[in-house]
Amino acid sequence: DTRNDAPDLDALIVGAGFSGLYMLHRLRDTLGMRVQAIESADDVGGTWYYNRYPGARCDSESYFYSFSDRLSEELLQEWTWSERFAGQPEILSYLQHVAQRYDLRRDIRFSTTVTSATWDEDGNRWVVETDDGTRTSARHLITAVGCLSTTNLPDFPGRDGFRGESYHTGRWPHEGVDFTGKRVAVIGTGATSVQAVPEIAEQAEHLYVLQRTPNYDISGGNRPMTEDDAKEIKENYTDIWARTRQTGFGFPYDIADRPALSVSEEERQEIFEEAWAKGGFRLGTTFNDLLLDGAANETAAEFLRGKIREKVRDPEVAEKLSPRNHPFFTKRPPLENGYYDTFNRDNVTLIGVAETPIEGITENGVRVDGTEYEVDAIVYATGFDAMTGTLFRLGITGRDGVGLKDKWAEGPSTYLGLTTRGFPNLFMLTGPQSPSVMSNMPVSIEQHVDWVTDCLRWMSERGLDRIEPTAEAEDGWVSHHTEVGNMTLLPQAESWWMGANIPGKQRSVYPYMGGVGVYRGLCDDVAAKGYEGFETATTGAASMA
Ligand code: NA7
Repeated sequence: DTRNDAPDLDALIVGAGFSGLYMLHRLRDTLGMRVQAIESADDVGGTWYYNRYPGARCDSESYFYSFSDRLSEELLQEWTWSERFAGQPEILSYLQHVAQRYDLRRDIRFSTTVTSATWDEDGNRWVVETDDGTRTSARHLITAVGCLSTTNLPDFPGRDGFRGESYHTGRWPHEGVDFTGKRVAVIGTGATSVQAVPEIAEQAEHLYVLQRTPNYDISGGNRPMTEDDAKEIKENYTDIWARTRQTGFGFPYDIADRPALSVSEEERQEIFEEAWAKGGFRLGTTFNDLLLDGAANETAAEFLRGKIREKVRDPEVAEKLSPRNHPFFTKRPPLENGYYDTFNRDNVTLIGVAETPIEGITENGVRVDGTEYEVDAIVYATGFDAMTGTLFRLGITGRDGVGLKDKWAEGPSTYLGLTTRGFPNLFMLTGPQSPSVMSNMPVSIEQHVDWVTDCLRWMSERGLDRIEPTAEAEDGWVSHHTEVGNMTLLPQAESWWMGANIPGKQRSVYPYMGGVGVYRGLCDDVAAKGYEGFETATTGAASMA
């Protein structure tokens, strides 16, 4: 019986991607806590460790998809990104560099997976079991598991009987895959597929792209970072970061303060064209009502359909690629760098699988609408069980033996997207009902990590060792979150933002839609009011020496 023994650690972090690395650094090096991270991969990187498919690239611009001056001004000056939008290898080496620079690896247990995490009420601590048979206890448990880390592999009949090669983009082999001379099927047309398809098409003998829902792909606008670019960015970093913290999406540019229909048709087209030429998510920030008003949204949607018609030579294929059934940005728009042009190639075929769903996988290929498409390889670009998938797999059981999955059977219920009642001393970085996936992730990650760090410092200064949100505070957050989410057009699409991509998953708006700047203000306000909405206590359970 280990009750009343001091916990092994002050805090245990699950994950060693962007959020886990920064959390580890803060708790260990700023607060001087005894802390460890557990990571199932054999190195740091999280999503950038696993997503090594051809063309994998960040859709936020590299110069603000990184740690800010909160971590280190020197690192910002030292590190130069080679492209406007960094590729996966460069982001992974950046995170490896951070791990090295702050000597983080020595406190990370790699190749280790959490199998359960159970709240021990008497000991006032978490007891965490891992697949290496180890049991570790910690005062605080912090999940840094990312939002898109549990892959979704649809259960197509016959899937496992396929004789060729199968890959999921989110678990790509480290040695890479050579598709030269092969017939390939890519299933899915989300952001991942849109990056991978142009590269696979270059190699494959023939490529079939299986599309259930066409997307509004925005121009990627990637290009090398010039010396002048880098100089200007580095001179302006203080201002850039200040802006990312206040804007709606955590970008240094904000949503223009004008409705789409307040300008003439001609002016609107100019504004869209200008945003398109610059590339990236800027197009979503051209007007302030694109996500709120159907008619406003349709102007952007039709602009993007026009781009498809310009790029794709065969009008029938262009129409097939054009979304008609959901508004723009109600599914995460992919960034395209040559995706649409790919459909002008002779070795690429688009196959619609909406009206005629994939019937199954055969030994030799994919069967759709009575036709068997014979292929040598199948690439599943079918996405993730987003936001809650990985949290549930941790096997978290809180107070009174209630599992997180059971508590959230009707959908996530959190206070600030960070904590949930019944689970004392548990913090979920970038959890559901926080802005996370609706924002430039590192900005949201830093805000969460800094908030948790401040909270734990505040507790330790007061000798408090237990914190849990009240039922009223949680109810208040959930109703505010739901109200804001339902003001948007998001519920009009079958997206992973709505939990709609996983059969049986509860349907609601998962990310907080109030904006990064607003959310930061609300979190800061809670802290300033002495962590309003939380119950705290000194339990007297054995504390750290
Ligand atoms: P996404 O965006 O979830 O895309 C998955 C794609 O796979 C999407 O086109 C799906 O169609 C398709 N899909 C999923 N299941 C099926 C079945 N059963 N049959 C046919 N097609 C299917 O995942 P990504 O990896 O591209 O991107 C995830 C995020 O990573 C992205 O948003 C960025 O934030 C980074 P659907 O649209 O559901 O009809």
